[in-house]
Amino acid sequence: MNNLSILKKFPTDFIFGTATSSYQIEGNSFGGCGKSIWDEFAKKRLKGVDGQKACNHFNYFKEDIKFIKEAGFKAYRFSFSWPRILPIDHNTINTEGLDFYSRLLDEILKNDLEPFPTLYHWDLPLRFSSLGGWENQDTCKRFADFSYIISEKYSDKFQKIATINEPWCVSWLSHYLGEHAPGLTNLSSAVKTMHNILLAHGMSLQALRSNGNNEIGIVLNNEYPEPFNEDPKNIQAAKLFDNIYNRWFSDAIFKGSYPELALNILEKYLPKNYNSQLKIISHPIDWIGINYYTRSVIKYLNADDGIDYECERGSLKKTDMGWELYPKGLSYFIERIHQEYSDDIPIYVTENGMANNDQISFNEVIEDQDRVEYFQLHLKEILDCLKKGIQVKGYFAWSLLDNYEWAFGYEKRFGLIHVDFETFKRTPKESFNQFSKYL
Ligand code: IFM
Repeated sequence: MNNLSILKKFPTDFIFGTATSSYQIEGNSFGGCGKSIWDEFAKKRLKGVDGQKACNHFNYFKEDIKFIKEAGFKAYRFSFSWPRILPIDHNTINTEGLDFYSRLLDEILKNDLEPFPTLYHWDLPLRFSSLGGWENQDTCKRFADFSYIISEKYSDKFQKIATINEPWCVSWLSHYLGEHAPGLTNLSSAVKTMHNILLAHGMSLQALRSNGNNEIGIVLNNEYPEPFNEDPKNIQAAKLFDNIYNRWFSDAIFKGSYPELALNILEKYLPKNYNSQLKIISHPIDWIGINYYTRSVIKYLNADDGIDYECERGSLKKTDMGWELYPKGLSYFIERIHQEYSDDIPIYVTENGMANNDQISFNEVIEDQDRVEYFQLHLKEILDCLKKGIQVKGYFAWSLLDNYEWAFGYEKRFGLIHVDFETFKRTPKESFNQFSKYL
């Protein structure tokens, strides 16, 4: 099969879209946006490489939406920026921010695209930092209030909405591994945040429901746990990794409990009333989003804090992130949702894509054949799931534009469209052209 002609095999009601997030593309020096924890983290840890300008989507959004339409996509996944709407405090709404999302949503709708907004994709207003950020449950309440504002203002313009993007990144990656804002390496902080970000989801869900929203989901990122070898210690280590990375979040959402292996180690850091809060966390959702990129190879490693494993990358072909190409992991997690959590919940692959150092050919075409193949291999996995009768309803390519790739700044390019970060010129890549041929 040639390139993305595989797209022709999908059912006609399957939704193809592309995804972005606010901090990564909008440029928060525009339109009265407030500071977020990422501005502070960038100042302290990333030599000031931040999202102040990013792709200048704030000013280029019409052009960007036109690209989405031209490619033939049917949906656009983006996120609302909390500090853009409430830059100063919890009550003072930035009308320029409100107006921006009104215009963005109108443009999406005008182009017959379905908006798939997310309420939180990591740009926590900086004012929460001094109060403990996501370690403080008051932040969850404030997030529910923010959710309500968004719902009240825009509910007539969207149907589906996600609460949180990738709770593992918000918690473990940012508070235990220290790689994302706020850059902590503290197990107790990480576990509190692993719980609180889910509580924030649950409270946001209640706020949205109270305002009549009835297509609410959450987006979980999954990474395939590959034991280094058959040694039972490595197998057990991979199970612990899986508990912490994947099952912690899906068990809480679907079963209202935390997985045993992780809980044995982490329970002492949870608030005393965590069980009653799990009832809020596990209120039924209407759809689930899976973000999938790669696998990790896991080895046993004795550690003082009980997190007895280390992660490696294996020998498979890698992307520019150093992430291995392992498409089977995508169908593995889709099937896991179907078999272990819910056999009728609509599943969306809300992110999938690769960073690739694009080759610009002599006639200015950006050849990203590796990315084309990456999409194709993962789409094949989804087709297999569909054949098994699993309710996969859509797929979103990450990402529409090259953008601010968090701790990597502007070095890693995930876009279907190349962005010149000096001039903001957009140039579609071969992967974009392929989608537009077959969608
Ligand atoms: O760029 C990120 C995105 O913000 C969240 N999911 C993973 C992507 C690639 O790292």
